[in-house]
Amino acid sequence: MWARYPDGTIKQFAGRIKPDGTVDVTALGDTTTATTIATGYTPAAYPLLSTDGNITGDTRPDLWTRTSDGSILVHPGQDPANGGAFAPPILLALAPTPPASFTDLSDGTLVQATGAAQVSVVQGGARFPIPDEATFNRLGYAWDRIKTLSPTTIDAITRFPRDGTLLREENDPNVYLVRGGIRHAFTSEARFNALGYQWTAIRIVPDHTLDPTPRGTNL
Ligand SMILES: [Ca+2]
Repeated sequence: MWARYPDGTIKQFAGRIKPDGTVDVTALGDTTTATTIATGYTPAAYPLLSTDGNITGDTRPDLWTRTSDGSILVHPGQDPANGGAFAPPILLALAPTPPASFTDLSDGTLVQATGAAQVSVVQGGARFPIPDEATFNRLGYAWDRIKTLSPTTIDAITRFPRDGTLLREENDPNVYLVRGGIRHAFTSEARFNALGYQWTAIRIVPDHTLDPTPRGTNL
């Protein structure tokens, strides 16, 4: 059994069997044997926190949470590392925004954490930080497309664009196709056309924001 404490600590109360073979239910209230498996899950950041066991389909149980802004995250269970039994969360769904439209992370969506200056653009489901207002204006982004989300939700948006996304950094002539989580540059315009891709599908992102995505062989 897992329990969340008001300070954000999650403790595990392991089951116990009595000598006669029956379940010792007192183990579920035994704070002397409970172990801390994660910290930082405060009710302020995650008003709702629960588990349905193994959501991700591996061998480990996971958590799911609702953040302060209403987004839904899953926190995959992992071998305890960096002080916790859960890997960084994955955003499952954004908070519904009035009037009751369930928004997704479509290309060109701009996101900003509550109280933060940093705006990021979403392309291929991934988040690319925009370094300054000049870049924002040059790339033709629209201020009225900015969604304000909790820092927890922003952090849970992946930095890795999904497979099949075509991307170019503003001042890099290379066009990349993301495949298997790796970006591959086209060797030429002719090659791009020959492979049947559309120029209108290329998404432009700020310089150096593709750095986290590993670069593979050219196409
Ligand atoms: Ca799992």
